[in-house]
Amino acid sequence: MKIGITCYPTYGGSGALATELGIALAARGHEVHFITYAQPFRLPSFLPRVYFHEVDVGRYPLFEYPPYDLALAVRMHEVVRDHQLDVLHCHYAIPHATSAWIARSMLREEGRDVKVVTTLHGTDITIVGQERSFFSITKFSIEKSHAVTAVSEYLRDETYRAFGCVGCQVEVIPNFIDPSLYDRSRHVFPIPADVTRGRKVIMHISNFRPVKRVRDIVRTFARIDRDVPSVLIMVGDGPERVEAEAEARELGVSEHVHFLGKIDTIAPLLAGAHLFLLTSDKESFGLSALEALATGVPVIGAHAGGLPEVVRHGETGFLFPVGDVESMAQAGIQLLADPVRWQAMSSAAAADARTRFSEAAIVAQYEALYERTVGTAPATAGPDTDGGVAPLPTLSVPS
Ligand code: GMT
Repeated sequence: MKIGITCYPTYGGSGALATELGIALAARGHEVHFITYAQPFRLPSFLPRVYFHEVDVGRYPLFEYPPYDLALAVRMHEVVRDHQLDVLHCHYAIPHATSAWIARSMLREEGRDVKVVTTLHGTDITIVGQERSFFSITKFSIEKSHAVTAVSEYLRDETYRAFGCVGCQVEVIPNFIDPSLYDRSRHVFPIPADVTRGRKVIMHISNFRPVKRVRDIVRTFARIDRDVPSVLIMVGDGPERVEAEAEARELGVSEHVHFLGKIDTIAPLLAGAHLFLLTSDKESFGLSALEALATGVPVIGAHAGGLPEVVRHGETGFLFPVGDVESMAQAGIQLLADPVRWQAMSSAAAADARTRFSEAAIVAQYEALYERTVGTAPATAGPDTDGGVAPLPTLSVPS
């Protein structure tokens, strides 16, 4: 099959997942075309059957906001036409699914067609999609996709709740990990010993957006550090980084909090961690938490969104109400102070991640979805009578 993939290429779980999916599909013999504004950060420079098509928005003085969604639609149209793609798979609804709908409408004018699959990742539904400026176009773009997936049951249900649903079908296909990559024994921890100085290593990886509550990460760490000497490794960057740095200073723990900035290859870092913290107030899945679990790092975090579908409370980590820093810290202290219990939980985490979220099984679900979607009778080429195609699934606002 020939599959186009569009995602946010520079950072974030949706881009990471989309890229890993493309690489896995190519390894299984499919031809994969990434269509986006930059080379996806987890994509090596060359892989057989993998192509990258850059979207160039150009520049013009009138464009205070260059219309990326239109440039993307034009590039999607060209790539589908020139490479006879079967499927355009959009990761994150806005604006990718909208651009795909425009590209498909252009193709249909020429007597061609392509199927559009949209994977909802989280904030495209829980935050951005519900903003007044984007609600109706998000709903429209979901409705016009031939197939829609969500990365967790929570996100599927939230899509139904927020956007309404009559006879719709949002299929849950969870995120996945490559078990061989997130193997603790394979990596050498790159942080020098004079930084960790025999302390426990606590880690957080994110885009440091307000939704992540990174000050809670620092507070939880500071409380743990009082009882179990530790270092906190903060990976990533974003608007709340300065707040987190200030919190560390205020709590007097700056010396043991290290901000590494954006790092593409996180498996070696995770391989040296004892605990992963994720305290977000919304988290549709928590791919970074899954990557930690797969590496044998127990996760402590907030009982929010889809995270309870990833972390098994008491077995592979601990989840508490959003903001309950004291309980999170106490759970961390007890676990880190008990090497036997930590080892049991670490092994359970690595095993559970492999059992439920292994790449092979999840990629096969996407392949089956593409086959079903491409197998559906193509809509008649030509202009749409209703300004769009008959939607599969159909979502509509309840009256
Ligand atoms: O966390 C973010 O804001 C980034 C966002 C993204 O688009 O990369 O992450 C979302 O998608 C990830 C991959 O499916 C999920 O693991 C994250 O839970 C989800 N983020 C939120 O729901 C906040």
